[in-house]
Amino acid sequence: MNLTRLTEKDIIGLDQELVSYSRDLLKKTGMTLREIACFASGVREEEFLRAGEKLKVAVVPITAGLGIIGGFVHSVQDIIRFLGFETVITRGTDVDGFYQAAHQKADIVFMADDNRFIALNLHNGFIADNGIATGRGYVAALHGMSRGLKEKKVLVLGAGPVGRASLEFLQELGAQSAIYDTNTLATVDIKNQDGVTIESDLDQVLIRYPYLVDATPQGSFLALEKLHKNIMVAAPGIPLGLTADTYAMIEERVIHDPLQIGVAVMLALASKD
Ligand code: 2YJ
Repeated sequence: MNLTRLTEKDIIGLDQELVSYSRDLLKKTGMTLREIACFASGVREEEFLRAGEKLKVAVVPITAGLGIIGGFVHSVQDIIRFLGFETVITRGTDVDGFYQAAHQKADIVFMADDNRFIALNLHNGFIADNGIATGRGYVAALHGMSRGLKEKKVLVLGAGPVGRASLEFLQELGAQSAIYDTNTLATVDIKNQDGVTIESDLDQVLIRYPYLVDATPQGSFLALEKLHKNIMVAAPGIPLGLTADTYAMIEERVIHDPLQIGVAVMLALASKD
């Protein structure tokens, strides 16, 4: 698996910046973080607000594998709080932390190791996976930014869990979707899906797509001259695939964050009855 491990640098200051982050998101997409989470998860906003009043969330620090990432659990907690849910970080870590969460009657438990980041609903056993939530959340944001994706041409870069979840949601929304992966074998099983185009020559086709979902772990490979003139980009991948110059020029048409959208959608998915 080619998962990007977040670093302390990616998330530093995230807590203080949530208000401006959210204002920015609203300006770009016409949707708040809560609206994006609800749209991506199929939860009505009133329902989500009500869940926030009654459900308790615990975040468990996980030391397994490469261990704790400075600021990670706090950032997750801040995002969940920002959305109106009571949230604690358990004192214990790993299994001990999970025990404490259950013991303190948490309704939802967030935890991440090097391979997976989940939110588990302790009542119904539902697990919201960060990869799926992130894919759906970024497509929701792109839906807002484009004022609806129906019949729009969207290219997904990367056929990993995030790219696949994006593609699935794009199909649900009636977009004209396509996918590209540097490894042609990664898209073989997608070939027979109705209406999905598999692209193989990125340099050739990039310019034809006004909407991109960059779900690759590859940095700095998308330069402005290769992109559609009205390009809008949802970029869950870390590091950012756009070159720094390109990003500076089209920033108001780019959605990119280290955690917020993914965590918000996980919360909405895990808060369903
Ligand atoms: O609890 C901690 O501080 C750490 N164990 C957090 C680890 C965070 N995990 C990652 O960043 C992994 N790359 C998870 C990938 C899931 C992506 N869908």
